[in-house]
Amino acid sequence: MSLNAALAHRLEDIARMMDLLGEDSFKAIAHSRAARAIDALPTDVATLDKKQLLEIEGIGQKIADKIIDFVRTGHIAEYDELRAKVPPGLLDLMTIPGLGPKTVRAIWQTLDVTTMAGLKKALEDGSILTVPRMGQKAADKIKASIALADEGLARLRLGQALPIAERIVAHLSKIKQVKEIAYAGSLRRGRETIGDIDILVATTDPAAVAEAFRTMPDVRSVIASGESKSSVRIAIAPEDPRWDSSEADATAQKPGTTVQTDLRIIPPHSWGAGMMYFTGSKEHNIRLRQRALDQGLTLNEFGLFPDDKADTPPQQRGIKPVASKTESEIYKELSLPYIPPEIREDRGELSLKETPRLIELDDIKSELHAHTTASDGSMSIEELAAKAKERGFHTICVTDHSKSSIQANGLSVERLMAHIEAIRKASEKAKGITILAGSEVDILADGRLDYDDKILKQLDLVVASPHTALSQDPATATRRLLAAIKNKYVHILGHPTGRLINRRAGLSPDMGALIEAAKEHHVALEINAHWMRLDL
Ligand code: DGT
Ligand code: CA
Ligand code: CA
Ligand code: ZN
Repeated sequence: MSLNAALAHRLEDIARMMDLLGEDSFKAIAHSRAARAIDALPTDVATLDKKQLLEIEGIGQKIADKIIDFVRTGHIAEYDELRAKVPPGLLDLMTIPGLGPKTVRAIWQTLDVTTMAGLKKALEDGSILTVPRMGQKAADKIKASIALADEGLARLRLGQALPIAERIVAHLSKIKQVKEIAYAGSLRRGRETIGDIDILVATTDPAAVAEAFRTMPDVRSVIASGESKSSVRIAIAPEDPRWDSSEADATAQKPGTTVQTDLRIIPPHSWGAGMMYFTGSKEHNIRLRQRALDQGLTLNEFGLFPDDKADTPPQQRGIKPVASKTESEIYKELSLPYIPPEIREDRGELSLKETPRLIELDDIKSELHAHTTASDGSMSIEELAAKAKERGFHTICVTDHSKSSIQANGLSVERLMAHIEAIRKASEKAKGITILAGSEVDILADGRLDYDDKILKQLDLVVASPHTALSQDPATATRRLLAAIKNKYVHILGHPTGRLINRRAGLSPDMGALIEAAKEHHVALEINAHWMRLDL
């Protein structure tokens, strides 16, 4: 963990412990804001002097001193004092979505519960209901949150697993015995959560590769190690504290600390068959095998072979495969177009007549939902435009948060007017990119938008998104989102569910109805490809 990240964590914990002890809430908010500022800092905090620290928005005298202490000694005295007063398990309890500091404090003081196990017991035996202002409904909600969080412990989000897998691939690629290497499984299929990471290596020297795999720097324990398969547990980077505080009811799910990673060794001539088999999905594989049998062939992780109905696998009898080196060859021999991993889910992909064109990074020509430092983004308008240009975009639309998003420093009407002005100026100066003036406008709980029509009218582009009241029932949520779609100034419906994977379920609107209405009113639906969200 970088020093900045460690410091941000420390400050966030201070804020939480202050909340828990019922101390001045302004002080807690100040620490939380400072945590975010440190986290967003592009430079190493250790290189800044006090004057430079004070120039950072969100950092005042007192916190600057604490930062200097931390950089110098690795300690913040106040943190140590608070830690002495707060049982450590309580901080874990506060990471359960929907369990705020007030509730955790009440549970602690009434029932003397300080751990997750204790809380689960209190929910089971009903003693939780003796906590002041705790009703059955609230208790059920906590139970559901814990269940969701427990699931989160088991499966990693795509954006957590991918960097780990890429690091492993980069590390093992350097070993000369490795002929081919790739990650497979649900990660290669781009699933939203990943149970374990599967790494495939083609080599003629399995022992050397397995040894290198087991001794990688982040390996915490070795679960199994054999000729063709090894399994280890790899350390996961700590959660990004930004996700704890940037959205109204998002509180962090403490992640597991390791992830299982499997290594499979494949003979080089079976690379395609091995990739196909271990990429899955299992359901897709079953369909392929059935198709092979229907064509008088048999498919396994070593290749596609003529089916001679013998008991021993064909590769053990020296039978030459019809195809095995690449996935494309195997699909071709099965009279199929190449099927990209992202759609190998047994959802009808075997009836495709040609390879569908999936959206690639290069297809993205413009970004129409972007925040600046005016609300909760990390770049100025100019920096954002420069970055967009660097990515080859022809257009960038600045859409900061609207006034009700207080947590995200949403813009009042006055600030929005000034912002539009600033965007227009920047656009005039900018070369080679169009900068549009937009807004990400809150869809309020009842479906009204956060700015009046006469304000919306002045914007080039309006993204309307739900940020609060995300536990509404599906019917109410559908009505709410439909109302936003029908507003004639809305161009895009932003992250319609508002979910954060493993953190909060978000809304479950009737997607069919939204899609219909969006078509009718010429409103685009945001996919939101951020790995925390993946809404559509
Ligand atoms: P996960 O790890 O739960 O996110 O999902 P996957 O799809 O990565 O599953 P995993 O790691 O158990 O296995 C990786 C792939 O290997 C899987 O997608 C298909 C293949 N595979 C593993 N075990 C079997 C099996 O028993 N039968 C078949 N047909 N394929 C299997
Ligand atoms: Ca897997
Ligand atoms: Ca696996
Ligand atoms: Zn949003």
